[in-house]
Amino acid sequence: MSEVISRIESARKEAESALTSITDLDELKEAKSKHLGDRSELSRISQSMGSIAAAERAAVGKALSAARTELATRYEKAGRELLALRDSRVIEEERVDVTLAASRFPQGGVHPLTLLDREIGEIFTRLGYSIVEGPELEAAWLNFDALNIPADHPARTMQDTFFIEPLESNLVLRTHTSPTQIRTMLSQEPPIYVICPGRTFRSDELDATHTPVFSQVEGLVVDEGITMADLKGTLDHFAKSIFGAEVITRLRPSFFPFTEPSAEVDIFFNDRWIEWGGCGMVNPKVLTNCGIDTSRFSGFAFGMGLERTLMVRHQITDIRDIVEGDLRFTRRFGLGGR
Ligand code: FA5
Repeated sequence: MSEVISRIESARKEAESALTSITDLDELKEAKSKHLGDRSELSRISQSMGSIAAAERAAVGKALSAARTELATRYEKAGRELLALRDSRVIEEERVDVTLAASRFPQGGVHPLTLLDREIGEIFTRLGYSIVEGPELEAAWLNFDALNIPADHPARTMQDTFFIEPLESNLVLRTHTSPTQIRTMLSQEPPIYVICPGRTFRSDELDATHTPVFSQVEGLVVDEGITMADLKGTLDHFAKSIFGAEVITRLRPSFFPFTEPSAEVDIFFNDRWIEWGGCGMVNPKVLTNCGIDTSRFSGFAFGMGLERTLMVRHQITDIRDIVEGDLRFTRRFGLGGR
């Protein structure tokens, strides 16, 4: 064998044995450039073909081409295997266990008071009532005068009022939802069947049973032939829907300037009578103030505090738990994340 051919043979063997110790694609690239690249032994031989004796040239050319083809095939195969190996390693290393418990972001929830408000809305819309809302900043005339509470009347001080400066503006933060009754009667002809939910304001100190900002829901019906029996039946249905079918109601005589007769509605719940809200037949003076013909129409109205309703239903002893937005409270209702 000629000297050149044995150089080709040993270059090929070296390139082959280099393959056996290669473990990754980088090493393969390096070995390929060393044994098959421009400055490899095989390239040097092929560059020096001109100086090889003519008789030997064909045999050298053949051996060179055979070595190159064979090595290229082997290196390519090694490349494919190393690539497959790398892919399977990546898949293994980056595997995601979808059965692992995920870390959760706490989910927001709807406040129990809002849920109660919606619940009441559903009870009454099922009875054919509409839901109307009025402004929180209200004309003193609508909050008091139109409801038969004139400026010099002692009833004006029954509700501690936030007056708005300048006082000549005659605006107050509404002390109850009853002005929405007036707005409704001024803008709609009977028959009227509405509830008016909303926030109300009184300059009461925050304590276990009072808050300066609270919520009420007002009910108003004006139609032909409406009597106290309709009021009692409606309150019964309302109470049973909110507190349970076994609950009974009673009306206790009371006074509100805008209803005549007036009553407090109590519920018998958890073995005792609890005051729930105010109610009565709409005072004919109020109907007249709103241009309603009292010889044809009569009506009833009622008003409850939502926080107090929630307190009774869920045995909440401190109203501050409802208004302060502490998650420990809302969690009790299954809300506010963990
Ligand atoms: C009224 O506000 C009348 N407008 C209710 C009414 C409507 C009577 C229609 C007749 C016809 P009263 O002042 O009692 O009534 O308040 C009604 C309810 O609001 C109370 O029963 C109570 O649940 C709630 N409430 C009153 N003040 C507060 C307060 N500071 N904090 C929380 N709830 C309050």
